[in-house]
Amino acid sequence: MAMQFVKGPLDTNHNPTWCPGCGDFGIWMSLKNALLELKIPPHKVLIVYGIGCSGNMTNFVGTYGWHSLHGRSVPTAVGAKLANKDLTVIVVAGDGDGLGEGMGHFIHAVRGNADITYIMHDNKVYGLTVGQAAPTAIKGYKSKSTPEGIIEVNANAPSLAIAAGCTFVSKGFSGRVSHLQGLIKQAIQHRGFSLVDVYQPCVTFNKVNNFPFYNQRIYDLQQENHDTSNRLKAFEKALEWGDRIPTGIFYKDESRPPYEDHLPQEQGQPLVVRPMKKRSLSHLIEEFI
Ligand SMILES: Cc1ncc(C[n+]2csc(CCOP(=O)(O)OP(=O)(O)O)c2C)c(N)n1
Ligand code: SF4
Repeated sequence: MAMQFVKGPLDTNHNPTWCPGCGDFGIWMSLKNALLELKIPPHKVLIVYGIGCSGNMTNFVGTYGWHSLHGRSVPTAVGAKLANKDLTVIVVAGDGDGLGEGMGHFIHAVRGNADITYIMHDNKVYGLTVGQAAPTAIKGYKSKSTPEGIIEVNANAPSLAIAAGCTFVSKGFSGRVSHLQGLIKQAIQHRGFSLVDVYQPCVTFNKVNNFPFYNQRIYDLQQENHDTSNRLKAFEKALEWGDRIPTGIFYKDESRPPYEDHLPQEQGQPLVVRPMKKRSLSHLIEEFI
């Protein structure tokens, strides 16, 4: 039987095509609720999506959207922000997109402190291409692509981000929608690169890291007086994995200006609304070469 959806203000004419029970639903709800709570009009929001089940959200959220190339969602988002700094620019992409093909882009955008929010779907598999191990898969994880168990240790987005100088680092769980919604809200409000990495169970292909797995283990750092200004402690917490798994804000630094603030051409009106001088190709070559 087809799933029934009650349409809200940020929905489109298309219904999600994710598997019933997929963790993507929780992220979808949290993101839409966060945007509604912040009262950002849809035409002021650009969401850049990666290729993956996560990226299919492009059809289900009624803001501006751009379905990027696999692993190229971050540079597309950075470019869009430079072109129109008035937009709220958000990346929605999988852990394969962000830490496999797109790992270099992720680290360099973090280093620059580009003013974008990255919502990374950590399901530890390549969902769309039917369940191969993603870079986040835990050592020993068996999948169709790693039948004897994965040899490498897992890539960890929050610890990589902290090491690269990220100014807002957090982790949510798609089974805790209102908590995740709060994280997304704060991440959007943060000026600079904000990471919301999300435990997002892939109920079809990852039979280990499922909803019961996380429900038994996760806790909220903000309930335990975690000091979000302590970078070393944040790094330690980002690596915690076992009987207890932390969620919440690991690290926050409001003092560092975003990338755009350093560029003289970004001062004043957004580039996109400034009048274009009619120039021939030879003029441009003369000016730039
Ligand atoms: C350049 C390129 N390489 C590989 C692919 C094939 N491909 C499509 S989606 C995907 C992985 C998706 O996994 P992830 O990014 O974790 O997203 P999920 O589907 O789990 O949400 C791959 C490898 C592609 N489309 N383009
Ligand atoms: S394959 Fe996994 S990630 Fe993709 S829609 Fe199904 S449950 Fe979600």
